[in-house]
Amino acid sequence: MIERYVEIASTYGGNIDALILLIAALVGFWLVLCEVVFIGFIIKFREKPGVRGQYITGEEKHQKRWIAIPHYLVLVCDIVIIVFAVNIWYTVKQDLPEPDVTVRIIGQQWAWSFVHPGTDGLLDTEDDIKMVDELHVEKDKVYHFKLEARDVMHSFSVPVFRLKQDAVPGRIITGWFEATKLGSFDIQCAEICGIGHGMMAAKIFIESPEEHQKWVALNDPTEDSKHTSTVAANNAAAN
Ligand SMILES: [Cu+2]
Repeated sequence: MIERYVEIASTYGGNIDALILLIAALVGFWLVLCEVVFIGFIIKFREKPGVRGQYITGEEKHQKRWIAIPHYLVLVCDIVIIVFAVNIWYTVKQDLPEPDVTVRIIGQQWAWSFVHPGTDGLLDTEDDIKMVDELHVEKDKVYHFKLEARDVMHSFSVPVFRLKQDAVPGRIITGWFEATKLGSFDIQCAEICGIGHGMMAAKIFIESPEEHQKWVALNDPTEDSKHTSTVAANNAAAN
């Protein structure tokens, strides 16, 4: 249902939507019921000529039931929500599957920096590909991200993944996702982080293995230096 408005492009996106709908349905049921009873009573017990208002304390047994029974039913709904929520929280935030790829994400006022592993597939090596406001990932691969903040708190939010994670200065927070749909989608900072917060948007590009390999090859920083050194070597040879 939510998918009609915001696509789902991660493995756990559907779980988050199901949880939101469950909460909306349970809370919505009680909201509608309460309002119907409330408005019904307002009409039924409205001022009538010759009838005096009663002061009802709600202390008698047959009156107390009106509070106690709904109270226990609401508690049951709470427990249902908590069980579902904890399960999904555990999947999304705590039980990280083994990564195929790890990327680094750095938030700062007011841009996102992304460090992708280069051709060697490893992070923190000299062929890392650094991009501003552009994250390139491969579909159907498990990604870990190491999230950092350089100045103030930011929040890494990818609506199509149903993923949101605060970035906290001084901490490196690891999270995960697995993209399930090709295309480019929005990334937005979701934590008010200063005057430029609204401009702190970026794009995620979800690519097929071939597309991604092409992109990696095209942006390989060591290829560039090899290229320049070849040019320099040619120049030196020519002189
Ligand atoms: Cu921000």
